Amino acid sequence: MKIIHQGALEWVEEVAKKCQPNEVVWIENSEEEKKRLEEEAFSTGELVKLDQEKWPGCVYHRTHPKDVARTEDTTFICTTLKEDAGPNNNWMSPLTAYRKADEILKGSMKGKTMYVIPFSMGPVGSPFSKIGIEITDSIYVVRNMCIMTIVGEEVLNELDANGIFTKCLHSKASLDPKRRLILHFPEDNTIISVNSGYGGNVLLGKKCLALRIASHHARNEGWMAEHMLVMGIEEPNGRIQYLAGAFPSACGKTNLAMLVPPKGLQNKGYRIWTVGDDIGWMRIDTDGGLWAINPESGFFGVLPGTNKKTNPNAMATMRKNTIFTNAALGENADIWWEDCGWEPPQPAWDWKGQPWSQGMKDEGGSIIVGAHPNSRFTSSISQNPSSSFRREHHHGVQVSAILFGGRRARLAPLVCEAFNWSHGVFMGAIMASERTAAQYGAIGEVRRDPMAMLPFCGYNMADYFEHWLRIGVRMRRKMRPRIFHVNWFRTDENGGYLWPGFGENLRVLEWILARCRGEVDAISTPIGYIPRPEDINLEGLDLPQNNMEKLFKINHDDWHEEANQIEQFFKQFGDRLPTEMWAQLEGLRRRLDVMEEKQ
Ligand code: OXD
Ligand code: MN
Repeated sequence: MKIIHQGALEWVEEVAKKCQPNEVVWIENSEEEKKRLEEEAFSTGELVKLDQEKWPGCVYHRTHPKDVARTEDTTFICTTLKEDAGPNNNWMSPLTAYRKADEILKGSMKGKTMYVIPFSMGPVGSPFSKIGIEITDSIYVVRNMCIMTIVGEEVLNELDANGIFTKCLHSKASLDPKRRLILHFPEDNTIISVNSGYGGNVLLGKKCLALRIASHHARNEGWMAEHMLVMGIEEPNGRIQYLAGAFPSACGKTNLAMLVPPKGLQNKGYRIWTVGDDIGWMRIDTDGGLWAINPESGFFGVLPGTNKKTNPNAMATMRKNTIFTNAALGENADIWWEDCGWEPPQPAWDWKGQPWSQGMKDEGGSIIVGAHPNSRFTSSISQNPSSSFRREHHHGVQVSAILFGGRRARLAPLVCEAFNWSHGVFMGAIMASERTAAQYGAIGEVRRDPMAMLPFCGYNMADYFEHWLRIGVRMRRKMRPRIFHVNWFRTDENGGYLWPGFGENLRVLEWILARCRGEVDAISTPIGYIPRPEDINLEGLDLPQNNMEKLFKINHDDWHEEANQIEQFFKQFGDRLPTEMWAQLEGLRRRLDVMEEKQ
């Protein structure tokens, strides 16, 4: 590979001097290279070859048992001023951070190979795209990056002689969780990750570059880097409209992005086009509208609960050329995860590599799971049957609607539209979700997660709200996406879900798009516009009679309590919080009072 970028060469040399690997290998992403790296990883056990008849081109990997999820407590934003990182981030001074990293990196690759991966987030040559170079000592990371991003010589050519790139340095080092550091230096366009081998901490193009570092650049350059799915909905008349959606984890974002319309709507001609399931980069184009790309080329999706019923397109996507991480593994080289829809292989090992069979219990009597709850599949988006034909389009797709979602058992209606852009920003800023059994913390506890960006916003979140408000002003009024809040998870008195979810969510999206086209009226409530009962298509859906009423009920006391909690949440940002956010909260309280007086 011919490398012409002097800065890149110098940086790689400097890192090699520090980490002292046996050799340095530049990654080209060729078939021959893939084969060679896989063979090496099979021989060391880093990767396991799966049954190639059942899982063609697929491999398996286990991470260290103490290294199975993103670690927010070891993730830092390293800016000169602490206030620039904000109360939403852990902060470390750049000087301290570089010193700590250096201590760990010194000689960390002795006896190993250092891989250098030039990658592009977004189509090469697109005005949206950003180039990074990841250095790593893990073949697992190399193989994942080749699926999740665009890797190869074309990226170096695009970088040219002196283009800008993000320095992404990863070393597994000793995998010591106590010395794990995921460091972001937005002012230096640099990321350093040490002592982890888990996806979100080490595939540095994803959360680290495409969200934390990119959100910082986006603010300075006037665009948006968001934790959002992007999808197109094709109606029977052939019209396709696109929406972007932010949801906290465990709210079915990947399922929504790949939604398969229910039979009735499918027969009518509805179709979904997936652009992305996790990250959206959005820019105002010359038409004054908001255009989005997905900077990723792959999915890094959660396995447990994924099956032919919940997400048939994900199942089809992962049938070949996929990396499975932390699932259960059979001696017959088959894999399994909870709720996958087939019987576990026997004999088998669990995700920790211990002999395992279904129903096994630990000493405390708790069931031992086969796959870790955060076990994952890495597959190319191009293998997804619903993959959008516009995915590689340089200007992306025009966004008609922005969705914010959460898991709220009692509070939020099925769908609700913001009165305007500023109110929509407020809707995103107050986003929250109740914890499920799959997450740490008390079940039902509310976690505030504005725009689902709390762990990913690379700067002070108060400034981030301000940035959102400014973007709204810069768009052409008619082209501005409308903003909605959805809640698929409202329950009745007995805790049963009021809405069937999954493919049926398309019925709600239909209303959202009809609103965007200005075709239907809506009911004004203190929290936003909700649909008239007749405007949500329930044809063929066997919903109990008063479910719709319950799904849209707005409880005055609950919302007043919510307003008090929002106030507490906002206070942590002090003077930096845009006054518009306080005005919006005031407006909400006033409208709730008026509603009460009327009743
Ligand atoms: C993810 C996450 O892995 O949001 O996408 O945690
Ligand atoms: Mn995510």
